[in-house]
Amino acid sequence: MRIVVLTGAGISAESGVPTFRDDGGLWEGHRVEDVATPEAFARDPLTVQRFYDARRRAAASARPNPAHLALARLERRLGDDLLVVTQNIDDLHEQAGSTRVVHMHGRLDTALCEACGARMPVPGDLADDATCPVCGARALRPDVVWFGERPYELDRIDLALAACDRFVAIGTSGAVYPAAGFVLTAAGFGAATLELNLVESEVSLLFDEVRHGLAGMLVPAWVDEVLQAIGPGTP
Ligand code: BV8
Repeated sequence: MRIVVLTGAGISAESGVPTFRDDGGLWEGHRVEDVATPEAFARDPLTVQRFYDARRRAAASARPNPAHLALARLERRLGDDLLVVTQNIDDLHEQAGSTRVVHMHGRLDTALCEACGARMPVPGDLADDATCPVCGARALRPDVVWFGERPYELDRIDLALAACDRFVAIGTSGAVYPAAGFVLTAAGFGAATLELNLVESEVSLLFDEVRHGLAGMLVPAWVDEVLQAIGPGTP
């Protein structure tokens, strides 16, 4: 059974990482245009760098919750037949043990040099305007995909969506494209689709099945169901 899982900020909420659009979410206090666009970065780089430096510091103390751990358990059984596509820029899937993870909107722990394109582990707060270790330019930015920028690894994602038997979205509001449209792509290729979310999302109607609740409860239960259905792996 081939499965593609799309995760959003809701899967990290129980780990203490704020979501974007819930009450008290990240965007409050910041208009999206003020921090998550190339124009905002060009206009006021320090504000944008500080926004991501604060999120990086907050994410450093976050730990995986049962939802992340359940997906890692599922990967141990399914191997290459499971792909996790995350919109999140934290590393909680990796901390939980998942290895097959696509960060389509980038990662907090990586910096990107706008001058030479090099990527590297973030050398501390980017607001300190460190120089690129490769080309020496003071041109490091967060390696995240802002609005208007092309998400990463879309070709790989599209191939996985076309080949999967099941598509499951976890903890995402369905507010941002192209991620919000993945359910239609998967369904168009015959996949069964399931949404696991706290409340109705903007695309719930596009799913075969929707379950409402906390990811920390819904995801382990769903993984148990799948493991039950496919039986024990070859030892
Ligand atoms: C692109 C950056 C071109 C890093 C982010 C008009 C119509 C359609 C599209 C557009 C349009 N105008 C512009 C666009 C395109 C635009 C877009 O979609 N805009 C929206 C606002 C309309 N998209 C883009 O610009 C994208 N790029 O289109 O390029 C292109 C495309 C294809 C090919 C070539 C070129 C780039 C989008 C990426 C933007 N960057 N983040 C960062 O700062 O993090 S987006 C940001 O919001 C996050 O990364 C995340 O991906 C995204 C969505 O947030 P969610 O993860 O869903 O989080 P949210 O808070 O919204 O929801 C959480 C959910 O969890 C809630 O439903 C809640 O109920 C639930 N929940 C909460 N707690 C729990 C829970 N569920 C379970 N358990 C819990 N405990």
